[in-house]
Amino acid sequence: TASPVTASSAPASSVSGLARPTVDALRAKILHHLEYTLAKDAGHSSRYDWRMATSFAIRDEMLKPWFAATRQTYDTGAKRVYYLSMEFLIGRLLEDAMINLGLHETIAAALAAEGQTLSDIIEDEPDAALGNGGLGRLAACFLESMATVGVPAHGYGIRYEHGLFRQRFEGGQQVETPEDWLSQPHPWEFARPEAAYIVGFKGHSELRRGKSVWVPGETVKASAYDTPVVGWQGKWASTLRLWAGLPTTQFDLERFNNGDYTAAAAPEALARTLSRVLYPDDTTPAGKELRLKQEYFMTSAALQDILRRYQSQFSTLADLPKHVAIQLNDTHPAIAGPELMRLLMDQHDMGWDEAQTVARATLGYTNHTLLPEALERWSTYLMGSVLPRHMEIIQRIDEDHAKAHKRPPSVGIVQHNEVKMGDLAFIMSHKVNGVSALHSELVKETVFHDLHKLHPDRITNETNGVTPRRWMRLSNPALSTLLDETIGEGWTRDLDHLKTLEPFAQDAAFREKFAAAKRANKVALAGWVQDTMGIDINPDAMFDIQIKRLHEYKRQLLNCFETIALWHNMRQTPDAGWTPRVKFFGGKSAPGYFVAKEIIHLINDVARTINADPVTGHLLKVVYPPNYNVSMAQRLIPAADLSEQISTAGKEASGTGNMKLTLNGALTIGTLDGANVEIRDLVGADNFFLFGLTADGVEKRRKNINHAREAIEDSQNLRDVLQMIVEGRFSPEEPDRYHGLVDRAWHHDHYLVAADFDSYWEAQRAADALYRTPQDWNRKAILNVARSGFFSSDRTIRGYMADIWDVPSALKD
Ligand code: AZC
Repeated sequence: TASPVTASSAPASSVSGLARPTVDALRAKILHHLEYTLAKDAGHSSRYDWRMATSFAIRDEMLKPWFAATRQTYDTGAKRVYYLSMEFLIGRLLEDAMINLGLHETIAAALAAEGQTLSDIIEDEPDAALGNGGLGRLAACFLESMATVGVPAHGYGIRYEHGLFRQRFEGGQQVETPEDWLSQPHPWEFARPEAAYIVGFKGHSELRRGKSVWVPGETVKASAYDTPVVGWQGKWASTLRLWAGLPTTQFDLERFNNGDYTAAAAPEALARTLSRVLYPDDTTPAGKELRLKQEYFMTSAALQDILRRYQSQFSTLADLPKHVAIQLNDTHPAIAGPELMRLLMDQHDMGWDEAQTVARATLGYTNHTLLPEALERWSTYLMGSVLPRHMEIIQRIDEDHAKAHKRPPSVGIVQHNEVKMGDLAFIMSHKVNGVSALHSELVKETVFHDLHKLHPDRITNETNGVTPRRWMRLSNPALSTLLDETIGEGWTRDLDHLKTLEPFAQDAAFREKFAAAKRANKVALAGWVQDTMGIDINPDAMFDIQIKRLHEYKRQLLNCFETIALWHNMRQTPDAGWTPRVKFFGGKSAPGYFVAKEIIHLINDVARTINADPVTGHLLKVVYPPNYNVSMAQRLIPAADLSEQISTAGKEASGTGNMKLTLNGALTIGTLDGANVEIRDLVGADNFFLFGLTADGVEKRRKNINHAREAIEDSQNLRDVLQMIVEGRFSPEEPDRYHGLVDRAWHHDHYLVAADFDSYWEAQRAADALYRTPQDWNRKAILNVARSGFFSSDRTIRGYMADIWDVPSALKD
């Protein structure tokens, strides 16, 4: 067993006492790292060198709280939380660490003294994009919030060599290129070659002295890399432990010497494949052996590590749930149920019943989607061949469950030769949660309807949240400073303090300052759009922003249709007093998702046409910057006036971008879906542009098979839009380019774009009207900020601590 605290020279600082270094001390540290870590002379150092040296200097400062938190957790035997996730969309880390450690100004001054500009250095860092979208970004916010709230926590994931692909547009179409964030060393991680575990695949399960034993046919080694995550003011820290795949066999020197280089390298290549790429689609189970192997690889390594750490502190494994809570981020790590049982039974001699009880009491499962295509299922053939011992265990869990409960025939983990991972996760967890109030109710009514009836106390809600450190203090310094001056800095730790901003909505002088902060952010964004895309936009136009993965249910197409209708109307009556707008789109499509890629193509074609129109140039622009990622979100969100949250009701589990935009003072135009419902309840119906069918209404409307045709026939606006597209107005070089798309709009409108179009149009015009009265708009925007405190991920984490993990904060406040 590895020793509890990793380095013996840990400084003895207390968890809460953070001594901040001076400018001179930090400057010396940076120069030291330049010279001794990077072996570079300051005079000949590149931006990369300065960034690395700065990162190492900051990292040194992270070690104090990290060690202190680690020590305290060991010393007190505190209960630990383990967050298992195939995705951590952490983005850049340098600025986040600086801000949480209170070193932003000190570092800026230290670098300035060396003739370096902090913002250039920050921008030099590649985004760590180890995730697809909401689920991965949520995991990253949770790590930071656990470090702020004081949870002894580890996140476990995979150290993908290639994160989410880079997106380019060629002739308006998405082209993917590999992302290679690890082509440069990652300064935040510590390799832990001593923390390595063997993970098996395939082979068979056999009986030895009455016990099942798995004899794997393949093995790989999972090797750990740790990244510290410090919370606000460095009072606590959590750890992100990512696994890389290594071969278990030694390099075959004999083969190599005989000239067979490929064969000599084969085991290495095979093992590394496991941590090679992030699957770029989280809505379809890849159906690939590699994906299942990745999931098991991460989960098994994490559980072995958890048990190893547990046993270094405690003796009886029966007490595991007293000291350990494991949260499964969606079903991707759902193999944790059978794997934990296997480890307890096959390696630690626990009996079946006890192993099942212990595993269930330890595990919790979060569901993030109701989309049927995203609910993972593996064929029993694949599961049986890749994980034969687990297949046996799964079958017996299923039989036990069937015996213990009178279940309807629809219930069962194994059905139609498939293993339903959602049902497995549900049955093996003591708590199952949805991610918004509406979603958690729908989970009870739909995917887990029957299981919920059998286990009525299991499903609970934990509405998502976002960290105000990254999503306000870091990304929106203009508004942060204004908040500090107006209500004090307390909001950063306790976002509920924003409530005290409410009276200022009535204060004309404050409204002016608020508007000035927003305008400054818009001017900055306009400059960036000019520099990077060559599009000239007016910072006084309404900035209308839809940023998220491209998916039919998120209805970027509805927004695109409305954009076309708006343009068409503007052209007909350019002098009708239109509110100038800039429509921003941002987001990637899964590489194999044809329909989503076609929507991207259309948006880009529409942007090209509209942006070239001299008649409407002062009224409307469409901007779709390629390669939307965390850093781009940080740039766009503070500059948003209008937040587009327009999914088909019942489809968006929660959304988290909606929360970030509200917090940053955008008004929402949205449906009653996901957390929009809670946002509207909190900010007030008057301060939210509602439109569209409800989740119930959607279900009813779908029963009319002519819903799209009838809606289109009723809407002159929408008919015009479809007509223009079909005539090739946006694709003159290929007039029939969108015939398929238009045909689907008429006949296969599964997400009810047509049915909601007119209502959306009306809500947009209400937004236009309000925007023409800036005093009213700003008052409402301020109320959105003041009432968004609930959406801090600190609040979400406290909910998990109380309802699911039974863990107190380690910080005494
Ligand atoms: C997303 C949901 O689509 C989004 O509504 C939610 O806010 C987010 O999770 C965090 O809970 N889901 C995913 O990103 N992926 C999957 C497989 O659900």
